Amino acid sequence: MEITTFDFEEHGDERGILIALEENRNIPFTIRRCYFMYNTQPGISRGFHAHKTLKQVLICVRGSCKISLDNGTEKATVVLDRPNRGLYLSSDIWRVMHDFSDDAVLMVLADQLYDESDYIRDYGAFLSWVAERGKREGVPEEDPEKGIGG
Ligand code: T46
Repeated sequence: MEITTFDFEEHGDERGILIALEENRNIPFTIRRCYFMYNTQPGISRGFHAHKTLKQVLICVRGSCKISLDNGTEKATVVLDRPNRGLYLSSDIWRVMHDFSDDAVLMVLADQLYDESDYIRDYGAFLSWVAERGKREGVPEEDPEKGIGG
């Protein structure tokens, strides 16, 4: 599956390193929300949902964690273990965050305010949602009388 990550530019000097995140520059949307999670308890996995429309960038600004992604047909796991790495997450992806280190701080930038109605929290509903994506996006169905490409 296609995975988009960003390696943010580090502005380093003898004092240390600074990273700047800017909407529609190195973050590919207008940032409307930022949240972060920390003090994640050992063995805990979070997420287990997809979104209908939300776009996000995940950055583990301290420590490390893993993000498992599932687009309905393919699965992949991405390790986030550097504060200069961002993982772009489009909406139609079932996500699970796991293997948090004790010191992990996972920060998320989002293009929308919090809206529970945007969540798909049932895996079966997620599979139906991705299967029907073509219909929702107006991809014309084939005319059986004309045949493919007719
Ligand atoms: C996502 C992954 C990566 C709010 O009140 N405002 C918020 O902006 C968020 C994100 C959550 N909440 C409340 C809702 C729940 O009562 O915080 C509680 C924990 O949220 P949730 O169980 O959805 O957290 P995660 O870690 O399972 O998922 C979060 C995001 O919700 C989700 O959009 O993609 O991180």
